[in-house]
Amino acid sequence: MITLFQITGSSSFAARAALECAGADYEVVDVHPRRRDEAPGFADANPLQRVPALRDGDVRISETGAILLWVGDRFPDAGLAPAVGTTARADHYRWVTWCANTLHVGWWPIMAGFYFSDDEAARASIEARGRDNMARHGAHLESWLSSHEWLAGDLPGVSDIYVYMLVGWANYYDDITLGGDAVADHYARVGALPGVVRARELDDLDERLIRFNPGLRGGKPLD
Ligand SMILES: N[C@@H](CCC(=O)N[C@@H](CS)C(=O)NCC(=O)O)C(=O)O
Repeated sequence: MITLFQITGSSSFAARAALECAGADYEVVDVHPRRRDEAPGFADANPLQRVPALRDGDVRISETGAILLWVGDRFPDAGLAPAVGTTARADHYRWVTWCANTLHVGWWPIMAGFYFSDDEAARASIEARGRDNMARHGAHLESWLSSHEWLAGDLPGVSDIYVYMLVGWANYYDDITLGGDAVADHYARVGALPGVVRARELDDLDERLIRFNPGLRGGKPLD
């Protein structure tokens, strides 16, 4: 049985959406954000105790991008990863890696200035630079999606799910939008996939990826 270690509404959403789209049989362990030691098996699955992390028999895997690539291969019939050796497969690697090393971490200067500085003034300038960078990343996505329905090949795949989550996080801000019409249309297409709809329901998220109940994680109060 596959076990997903998650915090609902966090980065683990993409892993759960991929598992749902794959039709996987899996269980979840809800990790309390401030009491990570209490989740049985979590430190074994990911010594860094960050979510998502996943266990499947002897397999231990963490990092959102790695888990998505793994799910794509673990469930080949779901069509979430293009065939090895194709140009679409190259696009699949490229977009998942770009999400992991650029778009995902591109949010940190905006969402998590405390990673970078204790100084409020410095944080404001770090955030401003982060917003400029996210605008560039949005333009890059817009350019590709203006001529491609999906990021890699002819079917929706794990890279689309990863981008969907990271684009959706812009909804936390009234004044941030990534890309233009093509990105918005892609967000709607991915958001309508049955597995993504189910993952949103399970994670208690609305169509903008905003929590219905901000004080709950995995259906339980935060404190
Ligand atoms: N690079 C990691 C980042 C994961 C991550 O930052 N997860 C957050 C929740 S969204 C977390 O567990 N943070 C706790 C921490 O950094 O200690 C990935 O892509 O999975």
